[in-house]
Amino acid sequence: MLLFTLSLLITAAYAVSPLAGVNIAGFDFGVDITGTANLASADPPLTALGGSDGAAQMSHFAKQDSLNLFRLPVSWQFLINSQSLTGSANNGTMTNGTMGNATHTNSAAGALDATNSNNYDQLVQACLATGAHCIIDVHNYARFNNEIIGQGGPSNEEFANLWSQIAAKYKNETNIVFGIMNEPHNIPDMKIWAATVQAAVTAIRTAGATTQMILLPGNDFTGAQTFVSNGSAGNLSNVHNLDGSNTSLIFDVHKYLDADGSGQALDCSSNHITDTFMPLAMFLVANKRQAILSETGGGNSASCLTDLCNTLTFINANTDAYMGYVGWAAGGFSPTNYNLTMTPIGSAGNFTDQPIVKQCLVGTRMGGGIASKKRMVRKTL
Ligand SMILES: *[C@@H]1O[C@H](CO)[C@@H](O)[C@H](O)[C@H]1NC(C)=O
Ligand SMILES: *[C@@H]1O[C@H](CO)[C@@H](O)[C@H](O)[C@H]1NC(C)=O
Ligand SMILES: *[C@@H]1O[C@H](CO)[C@@H](O)[C@H](O)[C@H]1NC(C)=O
Ligand SMILES: *[C@@H]1O[C@H](CO)[C@@H](O)[C@H](O)[C@H]1NC(C)=O
Ligand SMILES: *[C@@H]1O[C@H](CO)[C@@H](O)[C@H](O)[C@H]1NC(C)=O
Ligand SMILES: *[C@@H]1O[C@H](CO)[C@@H](O)[C@H](O)[C@H]1NC(C)=O
Ligand SMILES: *[C@@H]1O[C@H](CO)[C@@H](O)[C@H](O)[C@H]1NC(C)=O
Ligand SMILES: *[C@@H]1O[C@H](CO)[C@@H](O)[C@H](O)[C@H]1NC(C)=O
Ligand SMILES: CC(=O)N[C@H]1CO[C@H](CO)[C@@H](O)[C@@H]1O
Repeated sequence: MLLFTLSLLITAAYAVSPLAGVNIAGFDFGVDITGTANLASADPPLTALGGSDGAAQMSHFAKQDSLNLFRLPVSWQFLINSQSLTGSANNGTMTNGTMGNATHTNSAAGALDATNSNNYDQLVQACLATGAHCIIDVHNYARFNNEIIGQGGPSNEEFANLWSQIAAKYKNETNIVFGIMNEPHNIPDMKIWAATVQAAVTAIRTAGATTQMILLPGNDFTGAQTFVSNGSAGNLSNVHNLDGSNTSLIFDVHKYLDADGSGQALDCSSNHITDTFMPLAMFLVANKRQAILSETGGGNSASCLTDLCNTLTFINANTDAYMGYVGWAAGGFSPTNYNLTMTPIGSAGNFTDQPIVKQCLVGTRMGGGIASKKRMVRKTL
């Protein structure tokens, strides 16, 4: 099947994904893969909050690079200003005035914290002001403090309550994309996880956000390579809107190109077209579904400039399967001291892109990338 399809690879006309951009990280800093958040480590990428200039970065990416999709990671704990599921508000100190002395008693089941959610909203509004689509990414790995939602941890109702409030806040913004959970992993039962995802989707739609895209995350850190084989695609296929349709319910996939796939090394080992992006595209097209690659990346190294450019050339060419991609990451990351940095060098009004951004994220759309002369598409299934 795969060999047959590969034999149909052709050099195609210029094509680009409808959506492409960069993760603007920072509000999520301090969250680990157990879904535990050290709120004192959150580093809002906004100068008004003492951080890096994520607003100017997005403006630069939109204006100079024609990028139009930004993903804005934040923790569940930050939004409710509580590190406790059961009630007591976090009263740890946080610099930059982003968190005062909390005297209220928010919990995972409670209300959004006005100060913290409004601080996060500043980044959302800066994103929307560029005209881009903006992904609200709850960066909790399917967990709250090491307990899985709906499988021993917070209830589906508590998770739905979070999303109901976020959706009510942004229901009129058609460019908002609801990224309901970053990188679930080690989920014992994907059928139960799909019910958790359904609870969030139902809450978002019921709150009045009836048309926006919602990203559905799977197991294995929502890994693209095992999205079909390990039960994510099958179980998430059943998630539906209030009217039973699948409209705007998009599969959320991640893939890093370094040797262990963890997205930490400077070098890349493969473009993963034949073992990941091609078979997933075939599944998506056969099932009339689409995906967004909401995290991918690589270092500013020769191997990654080759591999990531080839990956994104493939993604750009296969618009029937992939709506877009988001590189990891800019925002609060150092432009010089982080292997996967996509943070532009310089300052507002005078930014220079990292090579990986210029050549791969942007170049494969502008015709200037390394791989631009050898685009591949699936001609037919
Ligand atoms: C605030 O922190 C102190 C010291 O860590 C703790 O004893 C107290 O219970 C906390 N208060 C709330 C409301 O969480
Ligand atoms: C925190 O609480 C202390 C003691 O009540 C108070 O002096 C301080 O002004 C408060 N800080 C903020 C940011 O509310
Ligand atoms: C959404 O738009 C409606 C109709 O214009 C308005 O009444 C409502 O206040 C808006 N809600 C938000 C959260 O912006
Ligand atoms: C598939 O999911 C199970 C359950 O989370 C996990 O233990 C396993 O490692 C995954 N398999 C692969 C190949 O990723
Ligand atoms: C749901 O996921 C489980 C693994 O957790 C898998 O065994 C099962 O086949 C999946 N169901 C569907 C409909 O894909
Ligand atoms: C939803 O998507 C699945 C494939 O992911 C498809 O089989 C099913 O028919 C769709 N349902 C509706 C109502 O469109
Ligand atoms: C950065 O990349 C180098 C080379 O691949 C690797 O040895 C190092 O561990 C990476 N740094 C981090 C923090 O992962
Ligand atoms: C713009 O940035 C470049 C390199 O980052 C620097 O050499 C140049 O002086 C800057 N120009 C201005 C006007 O700041
Ligand atoms: C006043 C203050 O503490 N500012 C800090 C805000 O956060 C940035 C990024 O971590 C720090 O560099 C500032 O010192």
